[in-house]
Amino acid sequence: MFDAVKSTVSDIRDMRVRGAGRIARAGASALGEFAQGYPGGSLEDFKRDLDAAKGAILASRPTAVSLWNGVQACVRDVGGAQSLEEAKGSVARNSKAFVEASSGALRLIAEFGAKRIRDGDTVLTHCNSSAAVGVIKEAHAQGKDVRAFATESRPWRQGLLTVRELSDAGVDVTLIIDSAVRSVMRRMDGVFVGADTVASNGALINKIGTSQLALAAHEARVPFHVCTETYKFSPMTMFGDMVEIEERDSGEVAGPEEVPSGVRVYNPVFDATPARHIDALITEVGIISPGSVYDVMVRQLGSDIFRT
Ligand code: RI2
Repeated sequence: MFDAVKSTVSDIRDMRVRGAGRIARAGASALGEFAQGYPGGSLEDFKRDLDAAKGAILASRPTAVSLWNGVQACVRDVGGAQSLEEAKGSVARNSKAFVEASSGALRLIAEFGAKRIRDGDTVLTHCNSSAAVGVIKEAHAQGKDVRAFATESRPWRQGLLTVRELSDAGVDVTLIIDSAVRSVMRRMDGVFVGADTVASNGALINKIGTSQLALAAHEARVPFHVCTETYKFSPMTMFGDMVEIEERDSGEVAGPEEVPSGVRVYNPVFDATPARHIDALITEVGIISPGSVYDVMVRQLGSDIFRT
C-alpha cells in the first residue's frame, strides 16, 4: 500500500484527522496522491490497486458517508478510462476538484448561516464542526455581537478545539459540559451543529448528544440549524439502508482500572436527530428544510447515486 494512503488511513482511524468534512478531504487527497505517484503498469493493475487503496480508506471510518462520497467522487471516471494515464489523470483531477468544492462549500455555508445570527445573539454548538464554527466566526467577522456556548463533547472532548478556534477568532465563548445543555437552552437564540450524515428523510446523524440538544431546543422553542455540505447526504438511505452508528473502543470512555470487572462500557459515537426537531439545514446550495433533502440529494449527487 502506498505511503500517502497508509498514513491517511491511520490518521483517520486514530482520530488525528477527524470531522466529517476533514476526513473526506483527507481521503480524497490521499487517492489523488496515490494516482499521481502510481508507477507504470497496466490499467488493470492500477484499477486493482486503486480498489485496494479505496477499500483501506473507507475502512478507516467505515460508517462515514462523507468519506464514501469523497472517495466516490475521485474514482467516478476510472471505469470509462482507456489507458493508465487517462485513469490516473481522472483520479488526480477529481480529487483536486472535490477538495476545492468542499472548501468552497464551507465558505458558502458560513455566508448563508451567518444571516441566521442576529446582532446580540447567543448560540450553542456541539462537538467540533468546521461548518458550524465557520458560521459563528462569519457572523462575528461581519461585526455582529455574537456569544457562543460550546459543549465539551465527551469522550474525545472536541469541544476544546471549538472553544480554541472561536476564541482565536475573537468570539466570546463559554465551555459547558454536555449535561449542562438543557439548563442553558432558554438563554440561547439558536443552535448550530454540524453533520456526519443526513438521511433522505431529513434525519441527522451527528456526534453523540446532538439529539439531546435538539430535544432541549425543541422544548425551549430555540431554532435548531444543521450546517452541512451536501456530500454528507447519504444516497444509501434512499434505498432503505439504515445509517449504521459507529461504536468505538470502550477505553475512550473509561479505562479497565476505573470500572469494576464485569461492567460493560458502551461508546456509540453518533446519534440520530429526527427531522421534526430540525428547523433548517444550511448547505452550500442554500438553506433547506429537512423535507427537501431527498430532492436536493438527487440533484446534487445525480447519476453517481446509481453508479456504484
Ligand atoms: P465538520 C464530527 O465527527 C462531529 O460529529 C461534527 O459535528 C461532524 O464531524 C462534522 O464536522 P467526528 O469525526 O465536517 O469528531 O463540519 O466523530 O467539520
